[in-house]
Amino acid sequence: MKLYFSPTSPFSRKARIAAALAGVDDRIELVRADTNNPTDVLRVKNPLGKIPTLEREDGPCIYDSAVICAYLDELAGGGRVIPAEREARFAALTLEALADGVADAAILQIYEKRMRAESEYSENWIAHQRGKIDRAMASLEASPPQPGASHIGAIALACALGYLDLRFDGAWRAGHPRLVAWLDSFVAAVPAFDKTRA
Ligand SMILES: N[C@@H](CCC(=O)N[C@@H](CS)C(=O)NCC(=O)O)C(=O)O
Repeated sequence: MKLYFSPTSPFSRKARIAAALAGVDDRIELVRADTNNPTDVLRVKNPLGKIPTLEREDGPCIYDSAVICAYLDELAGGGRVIPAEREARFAALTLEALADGVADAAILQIYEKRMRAESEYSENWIAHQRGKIDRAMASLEASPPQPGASHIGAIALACALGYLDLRFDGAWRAGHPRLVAWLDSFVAAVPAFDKTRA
């Protein structure tokens, strides 16, 4: 399989960590993609031109990261990163959605500055995205995941926090000590997190 990715993409990192935890990472060739290059083959593999995109051995390309992680889990026999038990599964998937929302809101703030001239920045739009992150982080700080959890929700959260470290100088750490401790527990439990650092 080929995984179209970029080292700084939190969603690509999520797929890579899920692959490692599912034990299928040795079946994946990493292919760097440039989402800004209109001639990059990525846009042929995924019309949205987004990473991660997975080219399967035996079927059509799949995206986005949630679908790729579900596919890899299934490939490994199931229950490796997506819990089999119903309540645990929906809790993990909801945490994944929340963490992905944090990463999306962070990325949109970066793109606002990357894709527009400074005179066109919308402070309202940036504040709207920041509000999503602030509310999500407050809710996560009040009720962090289990220490050392390594299901899909935990993977997504670790990748979102890693992206906030990378692009926003880890400013979140000051007001979220329980999440800092949780991320430390994830780093200790999941070596693939450090191995996928940009
Ligand atoms: N919901 C998607 C989000 C993927 C995403 O936003 N990827 C970014 C890089 S981290 C991207 O490809 N951006 C290029 C673009 O939006 O054109 C997922 O979970 O895979």
